[in-house]
Amino acid sequence: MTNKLLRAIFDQMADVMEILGEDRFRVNSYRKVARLIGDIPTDVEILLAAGKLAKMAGIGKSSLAKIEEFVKTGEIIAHRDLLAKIPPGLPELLNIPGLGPKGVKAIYDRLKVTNVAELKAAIETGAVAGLSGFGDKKAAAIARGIAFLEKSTGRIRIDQALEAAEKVRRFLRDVSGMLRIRTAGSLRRWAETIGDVDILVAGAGGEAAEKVVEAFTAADFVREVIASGPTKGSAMIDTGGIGVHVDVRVVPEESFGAAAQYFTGSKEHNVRLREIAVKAKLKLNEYGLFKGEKMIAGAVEEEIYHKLGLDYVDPLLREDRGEVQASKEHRLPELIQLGDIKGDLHLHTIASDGDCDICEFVETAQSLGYKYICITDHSKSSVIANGLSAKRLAQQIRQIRKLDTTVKGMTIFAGCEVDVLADGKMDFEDELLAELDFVIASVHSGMSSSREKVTTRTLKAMDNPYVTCIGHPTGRLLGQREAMDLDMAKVIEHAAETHTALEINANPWRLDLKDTHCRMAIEAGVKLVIGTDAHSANGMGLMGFGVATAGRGWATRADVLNTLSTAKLKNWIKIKRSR
Ligand code: DGT
Ligand code: CA
Ligand code: CA
Ligand code: ZN
Repeated sequence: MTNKLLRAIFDQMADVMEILGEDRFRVNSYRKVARLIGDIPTDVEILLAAGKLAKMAGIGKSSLAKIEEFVKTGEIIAHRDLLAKIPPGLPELLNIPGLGPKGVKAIYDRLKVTNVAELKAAIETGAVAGLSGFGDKKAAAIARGIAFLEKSTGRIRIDQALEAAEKVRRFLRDVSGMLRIRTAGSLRRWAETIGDVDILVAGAGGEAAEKVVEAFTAADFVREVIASGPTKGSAMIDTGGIGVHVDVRVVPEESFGAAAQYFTGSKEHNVRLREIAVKAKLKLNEYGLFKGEKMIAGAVEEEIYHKLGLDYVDPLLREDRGEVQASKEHRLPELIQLGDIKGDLHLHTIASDGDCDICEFVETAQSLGYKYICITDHSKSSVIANGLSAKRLAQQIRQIRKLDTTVKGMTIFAGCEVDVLADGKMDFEDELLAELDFVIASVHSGMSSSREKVTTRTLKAMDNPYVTCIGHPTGRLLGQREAMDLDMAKVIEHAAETHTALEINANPWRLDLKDTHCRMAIEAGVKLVIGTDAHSANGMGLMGFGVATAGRGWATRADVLNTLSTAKLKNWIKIKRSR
């Protein structure tokens, strides 16, 4: 909780400093602290009390003092002072895709625009397009960004929803009288964004149910109660500075499975199930499956499916994308599981913009039982991310080869996340790429270019014999930056032709490729790689988000490269290089 709030505060301080035109290195150091704190699983208060925070790399004296100040007083004076220097509506402008701190600074300095409404007006009068460095194209992009933002408000990322759900579950576990708690709705389906969090509680009948709802709506994390009845409570709860809508429903034990089925949805999936029930002259609702008055299933979710003549459908698949038909015909895929993953192939160390060194990744990978990892720092054109020069990369490769001989039971691959340049060429010469075991090609600039441009650029990157996979193919950041307008059918076709894999970036901001694109890729025989893009050891813990996305794309273990043994993975990579 404190970690998330601190992260937001440090990020905002960096934003405001950037708008105020302060030194870039100072700004970056604030951003780094923000990310570091955001990634620590342990509460900073605990680390602080144990004296451990002071020893963490990347947290300097002044940051430490600010964190202490926050823990003691609940605020940071420097943060308040910074905010006082700009109009209150300005930070919100930073959420607009296509508008960074520099742009906000220009619009504020020269047009005196201080909030979204004024910005919209300034775009309409042509004032924004008239600013030097802006023009019609950029103004149009900002207008699209505002529309995008307005459309996406209300939905939150899955990591935020999970955190809220965990908080409520922990609380409910301490309330006596109930036996089981389960998350339902889009969160149980691991949808890429979540409208509201649905939680089911079983085992508390009558008065006890009311007590559960009362306790929930009176919890200290509740900001606002939206509705409260005998079996259901809805509230906005506070999670790391954002408000999350949570519905808690109390259901009878004998209906728990039926309720789980009903409230997990999706609505469209439920409609299909009800059609099947009706055909079989049965009635299906949130209380159970009924034949006349008699309940024939209800307590156990699996039974609802079985009594309808269906195989159990994993929640990841319940989107009415053919899963009901497939379950009827016993041809549902055996979905990939987190335990199938044998390694993480997208990791950034302190050599570029990460926070830890190779050894920390190795230790974490060993604790996860991985067979291999691949170090993939940024390449030279990613200047802001401190991308490696050819010389530094060559040094890192030597360092990795040496380290690899000392680590038992695990392989450390030398890789790189290489920028795809504007013309589709790679940021390093082929001779250097040939030294690497695994190459991720990523587009990090010019993402708002035309469909033709971004597609051609990506296809060309795949033509390079050393490119193993395309990283975060569409470049989207959920709620923040729109995906590139890629012609996905062409990209997938070319990936198949060139023996290039496509990444599922597991970071919950990205989930890129997304589920439906994963499914297209799989159907075309294209292999997927799930990488966390971790910038710290804790970041490796994000793998589950990628695995869920793959599952939502109907992926089995065989569709994902980093489920292969080390030898098989090496062989797969070799095929493209030896053509
Ligand atoms: P969200 O919250 O927008 O991310 O998506 P869901 O799927 O969590 O939707 P939500 O919270 O409105 O409702 C939870 C589930 O309850 C939904 O997936 C299916 C079920 N449900 C709610 N309303 C209806 C309805 O009118 N008909 C049917 N068949 N199911 C419903
Ligand atoms: Ca929901
Ligand atoms: Ca709901
Ligand atoms: Zn990247």
